[in-house]
Amino acid sequence: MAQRIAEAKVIVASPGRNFVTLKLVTADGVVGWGDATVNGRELAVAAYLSEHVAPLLVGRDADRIEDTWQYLYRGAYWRRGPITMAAIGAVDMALWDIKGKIAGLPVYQLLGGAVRDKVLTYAHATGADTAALLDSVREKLNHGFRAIRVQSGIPGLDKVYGVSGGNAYEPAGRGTRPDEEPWDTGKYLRHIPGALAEVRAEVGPEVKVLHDVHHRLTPTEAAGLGKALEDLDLFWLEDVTPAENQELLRQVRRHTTIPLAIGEVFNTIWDCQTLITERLVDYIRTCVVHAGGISHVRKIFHLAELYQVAAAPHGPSDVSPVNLAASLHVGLATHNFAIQEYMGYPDATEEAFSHAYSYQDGHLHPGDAPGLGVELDEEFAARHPYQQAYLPVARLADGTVKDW
Ligand code: GCO
Ligand code: MG
Repeated sequence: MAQRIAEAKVIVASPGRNFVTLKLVTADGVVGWGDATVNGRELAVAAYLSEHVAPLLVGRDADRIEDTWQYLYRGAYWRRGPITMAAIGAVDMALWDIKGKIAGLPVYQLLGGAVRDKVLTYAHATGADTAALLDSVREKLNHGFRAIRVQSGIPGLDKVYGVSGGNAYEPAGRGTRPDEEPWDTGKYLRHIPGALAEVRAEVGPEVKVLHDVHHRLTPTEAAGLGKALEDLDLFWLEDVTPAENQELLRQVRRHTTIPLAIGEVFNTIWDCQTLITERLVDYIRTCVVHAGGISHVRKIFHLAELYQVAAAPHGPSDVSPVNLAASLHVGLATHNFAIQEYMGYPDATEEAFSHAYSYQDGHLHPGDAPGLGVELDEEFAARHPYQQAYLPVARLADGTVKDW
């Protein structure tokens, strides 16, 4: 029986941090949730959804997930980009949630069923200096994680993006302007191999060690860093160069066999095409919300499967538990899914979003609740209004703006 969408509501709230959540309700009262959060640009995607997408959804058949995706993507002249794709991603997630709830099945069953028992995750360890970093690594090991992304403070730089004391670190500073942080590639390149070597010595050979460069290097610098790190057997080196210049990764590949992971800022399969078909990466990191939802990331991951590229979606605390759940359903049901990023959430976020997914011994499972298994407590969210926040901007010592 066709289920019409009766209501499409956009909720912008800050339970622990800012999230944009889409709520779809069918004529029979079935509720589907989607995450549409774009860190630091939340209100743009909220307006895109409420002004331009929600009116198109009311009255549509909730069963037609793929048709709705094509309608919102191909039917729009101005397509692609993070705002559009996050909006479509939220609609897609919410429709899968509804389909699962109507069928009485968790979404991973609708995607073909489990191909593994649980989804491997990696945690974030950070430290202002190597001693603090090693403490943070030990803490993650004690929590059962066997894959850890490590980010280190750099001597001579007051602040380094992604380095903080806590687990659920806040990568967007509240306020009306972005914080500004210093950057110096030479200082970074001189320090990081030694810091990562100490981490490897601490954890032994079995633990997976990952590191994120946040797009800061040229291909020449990236190739050099890859070579310098090869003996450390890293699981991956992430986002070595700015996302726009994909062809230049050929240069990096010619010089180093270090595994590369890229894609958290990509939004469509076309953004990933060259990287996958030329096998310029080992891991594709597109995020469910930012790459058009479950339907579209599945296509990206299936393309990747042909080329022995593995899926490893972005899962920071700046996208909501609805996105994490969607990613886990995909992860449980997708053969070439390697690992899920899992930073955890602030307490208020955990209180706002009840979830069927659970963590145990370095792994997550999406749970067996029908649909995605996440519900937002709207009253709690309403008590935590949106607060303007921006990701920081990096500058060199002479004031030049540095790449993200
Ligand atoms: C990661 C990321 C994040 C992003 C953040 C931007 O690998 O988790 O790089 O830390 O910077 O999600 O909003
Ligand atoms: Mg990253």
